[in-house]
Amino acid sequence: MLNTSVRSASPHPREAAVRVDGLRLLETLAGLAEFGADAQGGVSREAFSLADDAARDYLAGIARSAGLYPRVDEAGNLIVRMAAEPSGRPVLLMGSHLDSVTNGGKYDGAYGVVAALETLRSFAEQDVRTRFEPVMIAFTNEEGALFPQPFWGSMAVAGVLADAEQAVDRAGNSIRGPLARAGGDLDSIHRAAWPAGSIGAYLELHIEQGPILERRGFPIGVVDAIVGRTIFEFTVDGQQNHAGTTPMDCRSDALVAAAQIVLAVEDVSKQRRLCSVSTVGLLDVEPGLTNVVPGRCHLSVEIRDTRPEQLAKAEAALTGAAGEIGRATGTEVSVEVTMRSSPVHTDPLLSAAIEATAERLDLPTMTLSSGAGHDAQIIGAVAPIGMIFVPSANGLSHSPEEHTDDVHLMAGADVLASTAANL
Ligand code: HGY
Ligand code: MN
Ligand code: MN
Repeated sequence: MLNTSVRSASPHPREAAVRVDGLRLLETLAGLAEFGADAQGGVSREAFSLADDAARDYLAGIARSAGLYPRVDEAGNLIVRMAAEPSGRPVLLMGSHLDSVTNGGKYDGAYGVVAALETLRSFAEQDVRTRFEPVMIAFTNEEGALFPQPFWGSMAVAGVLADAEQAVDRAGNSIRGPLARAGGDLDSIHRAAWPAGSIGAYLELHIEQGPILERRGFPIGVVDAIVGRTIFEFTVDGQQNHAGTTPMDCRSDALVAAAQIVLAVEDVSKQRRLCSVSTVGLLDVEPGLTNVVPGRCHLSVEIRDTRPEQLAKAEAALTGAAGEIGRATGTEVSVEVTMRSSPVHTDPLLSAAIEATAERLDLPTMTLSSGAGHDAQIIGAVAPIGMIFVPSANGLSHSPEEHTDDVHLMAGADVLASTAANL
């Protein structure tokens, strides 16, 4: 549904437009992009890396110098308040995630964090009074790049992070040390959960990471739903053997089986349309030598859809295909589901507030769903959520080519700040 109706431009008398310091927003964003800047021109600021720690310290330093009150919670989330002590009012939480994928872009997550920080700075400077207590949060490990437990920080805040003490990276190293280095504490991570009802609302500003806003020519997107996601880890066990002496009809080639799994994953969305998208993003081959028949393969797989019933159907199709492929190739195929995040709808009142604010700022809006996952969908379990999108150039993201024009970055931050001021 396109919403291009332009309401009367006259702002409601009591509703103020709060504009952020756009140049300062861009400077802070550029400064943040230095942490984890990589040779390919992207950003590799994986959660719990040294670059991630430095980025957290950088933002906390800016907050402190602006007279705000930063602290890191037990899960490693950076939380910034406008006063030393909570006011006791319901909190309007605003933010996104600080971590990136490997060789990703400088805007995914970081933009919403910096815009939320800029909103608090602007509220302080312009003496903006709000019914809610505005609080900024930079969630950690939304991506799950090094430690494959995505939504780590937002799940901790929502009180739904399970088996945290068992979290390890792909080499089996515990999260304990890196979490402590980031300022968290695995043994008291349950304290990162906010009391029920303490979050009055959550607003997340984010780049679209897709092509729709740019194609349709809208500067602001109002998100109505966020896609659900299921992540699987497939392990294929075959028989490692000599590439020269092992006849073709005597092989249990783990990579041949893995190749059929890759095609089965594409099949569930592209041909069978059971879910909207399906991806194999990681494939390990062991031992990975030219003259050795692969004995073991590992694949990390994800499926996405806004309909829970379709996610269930696609999951059943994939686990069924795994068994058939194992039998057909003489290999053992095991599948473990490591994460399920439900599709969520945003709060209609928050969406209406975003839309009305954008239109008062003469920024046309359209409503769209998010094919990317966001911390908002986790916080949606404990508070009403609203999401604001700005266009992504050429729809690219999770790539060094991720880009959003400055004018859109500043406009989006104005919409966040003005919406927050008028809730
Ligand atoms: O993968 C996602 O959808 C998000 O960018 N973490
Ligand atoms: Mn991302
Ligand atoms: Mn993101």
